[in-house]
Amino acid sequence: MKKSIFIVLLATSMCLAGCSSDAGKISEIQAEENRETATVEVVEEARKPNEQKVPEAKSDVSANDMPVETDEKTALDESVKSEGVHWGNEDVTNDYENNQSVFVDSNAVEKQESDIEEELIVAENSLKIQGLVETDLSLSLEELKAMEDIIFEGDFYWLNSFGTTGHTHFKGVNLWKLLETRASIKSEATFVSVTAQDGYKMQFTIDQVKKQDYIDETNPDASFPIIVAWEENKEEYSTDKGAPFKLVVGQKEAGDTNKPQWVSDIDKIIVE
Ligand SMILES: Nc1nc2c(c(=O)[nH]1)N[C@H]1C(S)=C(S)[C@@H](COP(=O)(O)O)O[C@H]1N2
Ligand SMILES: [Mo]
Repeated sequence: MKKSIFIVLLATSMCLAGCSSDAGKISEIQAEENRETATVEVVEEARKPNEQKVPEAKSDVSANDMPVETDEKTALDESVKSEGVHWGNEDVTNDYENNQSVFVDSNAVEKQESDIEEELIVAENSLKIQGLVETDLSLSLEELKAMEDIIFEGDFYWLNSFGTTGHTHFKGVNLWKLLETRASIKSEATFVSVTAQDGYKMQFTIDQVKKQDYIDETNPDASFPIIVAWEENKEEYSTDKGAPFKLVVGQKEAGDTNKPQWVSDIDKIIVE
């Protein structure tokens, strides 16, 4: 509260210092200053009764704490209620929101905004599964990590369209098992579309998603499901830039350019 008044006064004095050389503007500034001073006074006035009310409320409350087993206690409760002054500070603010809107509401709005922002970040960074499923899902990284029975980790071989190759280690959940055991995918489903936050999209048939033996053309012993990874080369994706998940697919056969089928920053998985 004091900060707001300080800022108003500071702004006023800065304006005076900056404009005082311009004689033509002084009366205008003076008028403005008077208005601002008036605002400060109104605000000060508005504060006074409330500042008095808070300790009053506290003394009521502490009196109320005393072991009074008579009608007096009820009377006290009723007076506290009718004044709108209760135990916590939140209730006290309700009592004078009209007078105090500058102070009280700005705090409330700020708090609300940060709550909403936090919720949005959580929603943005969750893995959403929708469409032909019995259970729509919105899973946080923590929830996915807890699905120990369907976690898969391995070295995926990749070949991209320019012919470059390599291996990358990924850890995540088995997509088919996720759809089957957590989302209860419907029997009529035919496709699974994976969309990214930048609009990138890959569509797979159900059979492609069911397949548990994608290959690495350089390693005959390797076998992979399609996974939703949250960890690449032992490092988790940052949540700063978007959802921390990547769809990773092995090769169907030797020469399969599998890398473009990966989807970074997954937004949604839609069963169609
Ligand atoms: N969201 C998103 N995912 C994407 C792409 C993209 O542009 N956006 N490019 C694809 C292509 S063409 C390739 S080769 C790989 C690159 O994978 P990397 O980012 O793990 O190197 O990501 C694929 N996934
Ligand atoms: Mo690519």
